[in-house]
Amino acid sequence: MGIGYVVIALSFVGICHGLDMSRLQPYNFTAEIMFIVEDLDQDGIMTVAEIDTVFAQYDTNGDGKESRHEYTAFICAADPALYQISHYLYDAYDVNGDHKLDLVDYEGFHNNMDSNNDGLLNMEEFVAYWVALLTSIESVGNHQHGQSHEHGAPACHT
Ligand SMILES: [Ca+2]
Ligand SMILES: [Ca+2]
Ligand SMILES: [Ca+2]
Repeated sequence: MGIGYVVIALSFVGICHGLDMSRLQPYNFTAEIMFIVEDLDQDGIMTVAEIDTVFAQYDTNGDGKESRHEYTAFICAADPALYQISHYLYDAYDVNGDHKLDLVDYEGFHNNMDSNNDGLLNMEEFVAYWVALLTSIESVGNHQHGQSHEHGAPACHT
């Protein structure tokens, strides 16, 4: 989710170019770090409110929503090598596809990750979702030679 935290946590790892997913591998390890960091009250359950709080850090203009530019610029500043990946992640977060992230999206994304639909998102569900998501980004990215035709930005720019 707020992969910004993970970006910072992993920023000492390796040298990257293009859509290099190795920065985030192994995916289950990355996802576990994200869950631990973003489970703000450390109760083993990630709530929509916790997701909302994590994303609020990207809302640089303070309008209560996170735009694509706000999110990708944050990632870009933290680790330029993950700029392209951040666009794919934004697409996953923006559940209703209106190019803004807000509570509706966090509820939707939370719902997507809550695989047994009991309203409680635990680490096991979270990690399984993220491993699948990152794996799919990897395959799409490789297929498109590291460039999304939709976004088309090969390099980090703010
Ligand atoms: Ca929690
Ligand atoms: Ca905003
Ligand atoms: Ca949205």
